[in-house]
Amino acid sequence: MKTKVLNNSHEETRRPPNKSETLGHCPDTPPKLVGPLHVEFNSKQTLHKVREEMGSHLLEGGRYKPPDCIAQQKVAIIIAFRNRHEHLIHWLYYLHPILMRQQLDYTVYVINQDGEGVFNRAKLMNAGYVEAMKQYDYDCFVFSDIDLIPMDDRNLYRCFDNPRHLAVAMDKFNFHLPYNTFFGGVSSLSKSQYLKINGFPNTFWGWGGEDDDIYNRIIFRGMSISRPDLVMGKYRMIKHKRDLHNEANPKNPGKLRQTLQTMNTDGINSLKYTVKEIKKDILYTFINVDIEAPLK
Ligand code: UDH
Ligand code: MN
Repeated sequence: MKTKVLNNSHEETRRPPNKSETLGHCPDTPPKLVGPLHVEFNSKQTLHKVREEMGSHLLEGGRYKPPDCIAQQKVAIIIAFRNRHEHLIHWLYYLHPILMRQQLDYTVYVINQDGEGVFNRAKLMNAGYVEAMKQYDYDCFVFSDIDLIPMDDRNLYRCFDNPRHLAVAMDKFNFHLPYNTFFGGVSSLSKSQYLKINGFPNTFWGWGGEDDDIYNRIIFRGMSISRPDLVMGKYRMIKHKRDLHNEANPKNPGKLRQTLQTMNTDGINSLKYTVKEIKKDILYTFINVDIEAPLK
């Protein structure tokens, strides 16, 4: 009996230590960031080429973990999507290397609106939150348009003490905020910040207003907006026309006067959708959802 115990403890000391015992936490400032980036959309990329180039660094579903340290945050990147295949290729080509240099434990979720109904960006983001949480214990959510590429890798795709607005200096707004309370394009909320505002509204069909409603929710729950400066917060938007079935909705601006009331009953607590398909590409997880969109 005695010898057996000794043997066991001997084996214990010779067992190669597992990763979590040897890896330290990743530093606050990722060491391999390069700062300003050259971003252009003229080169013809294909999904195939991007897969060849960076697939080997990723796990199925567009998932990454830094190999040499424990990431500070587990981040789900949620993209509302429909019929923007070319933009998706540019986004993956630019963002994966940036996110890897930022040493995030991250997954890219492309939330596709099924069918031809009116588009609903915020509701798709809500569905993305719920689906991501089913897969992994994320502590941070970055919500992004498919056509926005950061021009500086110091703009960290993680969460902060307050909800963060990342796309502060877009080329289409002359590298400035279009207005002080702007919260559109790319933003990040921790799980608790997101739940504190009951998620995003489900009722902003068509283009416009949902980002301002989210801004209102944040302020009404006593939080403020965190932002990078106008140098680190530069973005290029891939030029595009207005999509079909995503016309500016004239009803949306008026709804913003009601946020304080509506935010209690319109959000993650009232979300209804069905998953039609989940496909794991090496570069991203594609989730096709039916969000019960009206046709007009
Ligand atoms: N999106 C899609 N498919 C659509 C509509 C929207 O994927 O059919 C997503 C996509 O992630 C996009 C985001 O929703 O980046 C926001 O939509 P948007 O890019 O159309 O919004 P933006 O404010 O454009 O950039 C508004 C109208 C464009 C007019 C252009 C005139 N020059
Ligand atoms: Mn756009």
